[in-house]
Amino acid sequence: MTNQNTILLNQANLAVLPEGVTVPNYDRSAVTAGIVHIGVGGFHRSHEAFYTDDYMQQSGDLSWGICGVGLREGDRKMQSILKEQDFLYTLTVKHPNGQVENRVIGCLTDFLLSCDDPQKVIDKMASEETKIVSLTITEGGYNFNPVTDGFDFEHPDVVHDLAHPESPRLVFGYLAASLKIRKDAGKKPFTVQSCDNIQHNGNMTRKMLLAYVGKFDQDLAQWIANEVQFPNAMVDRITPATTPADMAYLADEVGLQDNWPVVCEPFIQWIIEDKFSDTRPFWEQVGAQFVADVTPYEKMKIRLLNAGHSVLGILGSIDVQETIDSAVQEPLFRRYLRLFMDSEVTPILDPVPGIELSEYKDVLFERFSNPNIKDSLSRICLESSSKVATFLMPTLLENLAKQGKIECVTLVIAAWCYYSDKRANLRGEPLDINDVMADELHKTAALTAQNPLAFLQLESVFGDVKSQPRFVTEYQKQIKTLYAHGDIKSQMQEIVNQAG
Ligand code: CS2
Repeated sequence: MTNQNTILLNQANLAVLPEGVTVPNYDRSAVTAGIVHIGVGGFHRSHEAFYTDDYMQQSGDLSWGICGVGLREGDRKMQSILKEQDFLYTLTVKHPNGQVENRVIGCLTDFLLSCDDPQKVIDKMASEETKIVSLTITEGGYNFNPVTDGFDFEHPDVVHDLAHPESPRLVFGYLAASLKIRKDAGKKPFTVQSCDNIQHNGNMTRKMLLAYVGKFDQDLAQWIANEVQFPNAMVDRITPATTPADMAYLADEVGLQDNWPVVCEPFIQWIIEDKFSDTRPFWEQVGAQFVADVTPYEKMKIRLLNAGHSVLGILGSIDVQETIDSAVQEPLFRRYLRLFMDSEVTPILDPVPGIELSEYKDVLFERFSNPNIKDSLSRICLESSSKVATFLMPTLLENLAKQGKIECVTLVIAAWCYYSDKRANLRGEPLDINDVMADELHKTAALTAQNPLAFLQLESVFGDVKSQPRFVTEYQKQIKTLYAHGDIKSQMQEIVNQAG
C-alpha cells in the first residue's frame, strides 16, 4: 500500500520528516569535510559515518564531515541518488526483537566520482582541510599478491596508473598524487585509515602504498614512510545489501522516501590504534575504542566472524540456503559452525584483553540469528576469492603448522570448488557468482573430474598449500565424496560426529 503522505528525504524536508525519525541536530551548512572516504557503500554508511555523525551531534565539532569518493563507474548510481538527497540517507537499525530505529545521517557533505574528474579528487585529498583519508575498498582492493607477498604490479590498472599518474584508477594513485602535493607544499600529511577486514589493515595499506610509490618516486616514498600514519583497526557491523523491501518499508510504513537507505544490526564495534598524522575526531566519546595494539581484536573478529560468514555462505549456497539467519537456525549448520570456531579457530587466537572468547562466540551466534537482518549468502559470497584467502587460509595454514584441526575448513574449500565448478547448488539451481576471478575459478575447478586436486593450483588464493600432505589427503577425500554423492550435509554431519 502506498503511503499518500510520503516525504522525500532532502535538506529542505529535514524539519518535517515523519515522527520517530531522528535527524541531525547540527547545522549542516557549517560542516566542513575533515575526512575523505573512498568506497562509500553500505558498510561505510552504517559504521564510520554513523560514528562520525554521532560525534558531531554530541560534540558540536563540525569539522568532521565526510566527502565520499567513488573510484568506479559502478559508484555513479549511489552518487546520483545521494546527491538528489543532499547527501542524506536513512540508517535503519533492526533489532532481533523487531524493534526498528530510523535515523537520518547528515555527515556526508559531497560525493566525487574519480572517473568524472580525477584532479578534483586529488585536490580534495590534498586540501589542508582533509585530516583523514579513510578506505573501504574491499579485501581485494589492496592489490596484494600472496605468492610474491608484495604489490601486484602486473594488474592492468596498475600498469595504467603508472603510465597516467594524473588520472589513476586505483586508490594508490590518488594517495600518491595527493600526498605529493602536500609534501611539495611543506604541509602535514593526512592519516590513511583503512576500514577493511584485513589483519593489520593499516600496515597492509602502508606496505602496498610504499611499494607502489617506490616504483617512481623514492623521495616521496621516504616521506610517506616517515610522516604518514596508517592506524590498524578492527571494524564491525553486519550490514546486508539494501533491498527494494527496505525502501518500501520506509516509504509505506514510515512515510519517508529514501532511494538508498542502509539497514544494519544494532551491534557496532571499532577498535583503532591511536596513531594519527594530524588531528582526529574523538570517536571514543561515541563508543569507539582506541588501543595501542589492535592485533588480538582484529584476528579474533576476522577469523571468527568473517570466516564464520564464509563457512555458512559457501556451505549454505550449495545446500540451497539463502540467508545467514536461516542457515544458522539449522541445527547442523549451527553445530558445524561452532565446531569450526571452537576447534579450528579458538586454539590459534591470542588472549584478547577485556573479551571472553566463549561469550564473544555466543554473541556472534545471536547476531547471525537476527531474523530481521536478512543477510543474503550471495552478499557473503561476493569476491570469495579474496575472502577465502584472507579469512580462511591463514587459519588453515596456522593449524597445519602446529598440528591443529583442519577438517571443517577443508570441507569448505572442497565445497567452494564444487560451487565454482558447477555454478549451481546441489539441486542444480544456478548460483549468481560475483568474483573478479570468476572465470579462472570456474576453469580451474572444472578440471576436478580429471584431477581432484586441480582447484588447488590457484596460487593467488591457496599459496602452496598443495604441498602439505595432511591437507591434500583430507581435501581429496572430501572432494571425491562430494562429487560422488552430492550430499554436503552428510559430510558436515560426519565431521560433527567425529568430533563427538
Ligand atoms: C562479511 C562482512 O561479506 C563478508 O565477508 O563477513 O561484510 C561482515 O558482515 C562485516 O565485516 C561485519 O562487520
